[in-house]
Amino acid sequence: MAPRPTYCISSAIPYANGAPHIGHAYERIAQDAIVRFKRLDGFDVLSLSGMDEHGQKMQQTAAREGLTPQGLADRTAGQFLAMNRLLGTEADDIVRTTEPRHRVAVQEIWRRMESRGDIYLSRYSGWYSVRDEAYHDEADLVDGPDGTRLAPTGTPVEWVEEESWFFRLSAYGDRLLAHYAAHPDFVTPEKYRNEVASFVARGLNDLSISRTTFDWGIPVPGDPKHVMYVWVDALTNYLTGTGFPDAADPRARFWPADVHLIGKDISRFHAVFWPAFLMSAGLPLPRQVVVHGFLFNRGEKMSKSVGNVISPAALAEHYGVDALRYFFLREVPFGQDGNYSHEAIVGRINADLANDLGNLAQRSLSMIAKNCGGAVPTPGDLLDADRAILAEADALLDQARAAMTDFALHDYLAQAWRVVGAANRYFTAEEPWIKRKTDTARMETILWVTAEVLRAVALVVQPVMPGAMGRLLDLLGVAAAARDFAHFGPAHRLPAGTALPAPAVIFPRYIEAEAEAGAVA
Ligand code: ME8
Repeated sequence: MAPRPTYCISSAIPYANGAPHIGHAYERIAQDAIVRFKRLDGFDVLSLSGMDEHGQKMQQTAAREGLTPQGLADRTAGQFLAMNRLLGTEADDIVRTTEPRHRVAVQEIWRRMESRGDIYLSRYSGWYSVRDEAYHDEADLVDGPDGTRLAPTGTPVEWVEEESWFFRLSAYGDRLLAHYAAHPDFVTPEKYRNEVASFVARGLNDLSISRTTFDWGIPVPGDPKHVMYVWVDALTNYLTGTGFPDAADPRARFWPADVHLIGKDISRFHAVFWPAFLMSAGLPLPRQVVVHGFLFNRGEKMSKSVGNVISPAALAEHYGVDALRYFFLREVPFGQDGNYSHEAIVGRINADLANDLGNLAQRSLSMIAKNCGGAVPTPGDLLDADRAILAEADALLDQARAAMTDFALHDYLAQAWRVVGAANRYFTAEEPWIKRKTDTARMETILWVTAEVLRAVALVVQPVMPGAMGRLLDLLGVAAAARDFAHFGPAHRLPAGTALPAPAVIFPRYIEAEAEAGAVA
């Protein structure tokens, strides 16, 4: 058998200075849906995430909270682990940047960039934002309150003047522009590619990549009074996760990664600095940087002062893990910013899940239980209406695959719900409850066709709602070994006579009156 094609996708590694928020949950849910899709589609997948545990922001937060930086990192890593367990979004590997294996990788990439002649010692003087862990040009600063100057991101900046190692980023502008031109989907969506390309086209300055005024970081090889700039350290986590620098590591086959999935605020680091570091180190570049938008609670950025910081765990416990995963991916066109609110989540739960899909499953499966001896019914000759809805269901996987290729996760689900809508119209028009009295053979055909369409939908929607779709496939009598995409379509129809379990509700309606007090979004 030919080896399965590999697929490697990473998410950004969260700063370990604070608890997980909705943005983190959103990114991991998207990553996990893509990972599950690729696995069902026959790929050999490595999903990576990690924790960004070094830097000045960590050191300062730890000091404020009376912890050591490592103590803070350990506490936060535990919180992220718990979130990912709850959401079913565990990655294959979590690279914590304080791990020894990561230090080895970072020091190695540094040495390779140095031996290329791209690292030199000089003095840095300029503005630094600890909150962004980024340097900002004087010309980009904006006026803050009381005559202060702020970074363009609105965070405070401080004047930094120190000896620093520099990376010769200025030498890579042309090569980066050539790479964007040769690989138009290197940064996607296009809007972010344009942003990044015009930033590079304006001309790049060399980048300060070490600091001497604090010590919570990875020492520079041969000059340990310097620690590395936290982004050199953090970006290299993607290599650490594939076993770098050990070319014999079994995970080395996953580099270059297919996708770095990130939020829009860190595209410059991933699409400018990171490929330049890799070019300098003589390493292949990731295939794509896929950028998602930001989620806001009713249009507002979450902040402790606005009082709208909601933990992903609270949302998942209140609305259900599958419903939350569905909501995030269906509601927000992937790549754009979006909003969430209690009303919007409940709207999706009741309309899409409880009504459209849940009701159809409930009605058809309970008719099968009552009228077909609790087993998959036996279809007779198919009529045009049957063939039409089956053809729509059979076309779903290719449409879903196309949406996935474009990272249009909202469209992926819209395609599945288009089939659900057509199946509901089919069921209503064919009136199996009337045929029950007049033509039981026809009733069985209609119920079999409906069950077969539900099988197609459940197979395709598994990556987004693994729990609920697993239960639906149980109710349809689909064996665990027959749930990958190789079993999609006409060659694997539901075999008549398969005994089915007693039907059960997969998506209960959200009832406002009972749950009002607990509304959390
Ligand atoms: O940026 N909506 O960590 P981070 C959607 N350590 N996504 C959001 C969001 C929101 N409201 N807020 C943040 C870092 N994100 C670095 C990454 S990678 C080598 C180092 C996204 O904890 C954000 O864009 O601030 C990023 O992709 C991820 O959450 C982690 O953000």
